[in-house]
Amino acid sequence: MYAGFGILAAVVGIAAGHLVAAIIDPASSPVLAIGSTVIDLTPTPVKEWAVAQFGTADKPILVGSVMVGAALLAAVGGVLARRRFALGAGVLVVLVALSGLAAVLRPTAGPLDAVPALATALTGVGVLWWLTRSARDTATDTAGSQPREGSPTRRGVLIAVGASAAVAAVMGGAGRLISSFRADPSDVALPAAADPAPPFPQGLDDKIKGIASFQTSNDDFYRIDTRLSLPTLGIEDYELIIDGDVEEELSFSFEDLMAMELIERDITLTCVSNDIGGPYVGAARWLGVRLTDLLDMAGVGDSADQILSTDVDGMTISTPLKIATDGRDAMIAIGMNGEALPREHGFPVRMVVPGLYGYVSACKWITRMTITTYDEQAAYWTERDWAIDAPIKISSRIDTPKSFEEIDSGDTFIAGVAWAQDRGIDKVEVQIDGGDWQETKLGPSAGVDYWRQWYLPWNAESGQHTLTVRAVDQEGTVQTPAKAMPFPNGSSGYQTIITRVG
Ligand SMILES: Nc1nc2c(c(=O)[nH]1)N[C@H]1C(S)=C(S)[C@@H](COP(=O)(O)O)O[C@H]1N2
Ligand SMILES: [Mo]
Repeated sequence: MYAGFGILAAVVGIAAGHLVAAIIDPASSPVLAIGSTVIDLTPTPVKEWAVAQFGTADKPILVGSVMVGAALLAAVGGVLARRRFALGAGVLVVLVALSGLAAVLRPTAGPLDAVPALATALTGVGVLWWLTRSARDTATDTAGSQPREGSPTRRGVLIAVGASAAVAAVMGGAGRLISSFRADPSDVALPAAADPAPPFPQGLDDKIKGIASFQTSNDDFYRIDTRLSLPTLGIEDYELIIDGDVEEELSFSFEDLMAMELIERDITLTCVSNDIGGPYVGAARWLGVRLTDLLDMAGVGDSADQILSTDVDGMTISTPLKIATDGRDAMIAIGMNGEALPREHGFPVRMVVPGLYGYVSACKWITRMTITTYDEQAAYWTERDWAIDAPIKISSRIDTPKSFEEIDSGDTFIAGVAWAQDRGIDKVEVQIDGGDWQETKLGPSAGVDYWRQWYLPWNAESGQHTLTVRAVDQEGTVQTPAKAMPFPNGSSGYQTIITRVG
């Protein structure tokens, strides 16, 4: 029973902390603060393993583990509190102090960020005290067999437990309500592009069942970042600063960006952690300000070789200056597929650079671009030994049939997508059961920075078949069969799948 008291006290405390954090800064919530610190301290190979093992479920699993760990310690605290309340409460306080420390040590944290932990500690200890007292009084009553007038009974314990749980639920709900009041991406009316993209071509989506949509919808777009809670940046107080080695430090509001000349481009984003055949790639129509327009206004110094982007929470992403300004359609984006950026994808502003993996280009929730050098400053992932220069490697993927899928014999399609951003796809070839490479038919082109759908009509005969795919880019480079893991600069090799035809 006392173990349960400890856990319940922790739950009410955490709910209180979460509610206070919703008002101050969602990332300072005790569980999230500890979770983020764990992410930052996790060595790269372990992180790689977690992403490979759990995919994008890695974060719910991490938060779950932190919760389970906290619950175990809280249970111990509860049991200790039975004999000596101070001891049990001490365990809770140490637990919360750790989370408070984690919250305050985040790069952009202020002293205010300790308040949610304080709220958690006070509430948790208060609830534990109330629960143990009501239980202790009940025990006395039973032993003395003569209930004293006005003293709590067994019912008192039930009431205390019920009330604590109810308070936790109400606070949890209130926290959610508060976050929903913050500025919403759907409130933003985007201006039209001065330099629009051509009409979007009709892809093969309707023709070939199971192929990736030619344009990835915002809801289906893969999401990769280090965050546990989404930033709740608004547009009223948004500011993008350009500083460092520039002639003039500049600052742009969201209004300023909207009022500038906007370009619209179809660009496929890819994560360096995408394995051969993996899902961390998405294609969208982006709206934004040319990166070079902004940099030219600031006047970039001669010795600089890096743009160090900082997000609202102090997370940093480095981008090779030369590549970002070589004439490709690098932009500071405010729109994605005709809407403001979804919160998951960087609302209100992010960077997009065609041809570079996301971890060296696509800073979401961007608030600062510092013009600097790699000698002077390092960013989050490059500090963790990921490559500084990381052009997206040419790659191709089979979407249908799926690996180990059983299909009917007869006429069907082998189909998928291929990408070689900045160069464009020239050709996609498929090999069936180790035979000759057969050239597939390509879907329409939406430019060299965009992926290409492809398909090969196939008369599938009964039995097991091995299918392999490779692509050739418009410079004539053939995708390499040499296998490489994502670390340190992206995966390579051919995707091979096995399908059983019935
Ligand atoms: N602020 C911030 N920006 C970020 C990241 C991040 O962790 N924090 N992750 C990067 C990585 S690794 C990738 S692949 C892309 C993914 O963008 P998406 O989630 O919109 O698909 O965002 C990049 N931008
Ligand atoms: Mo990534």
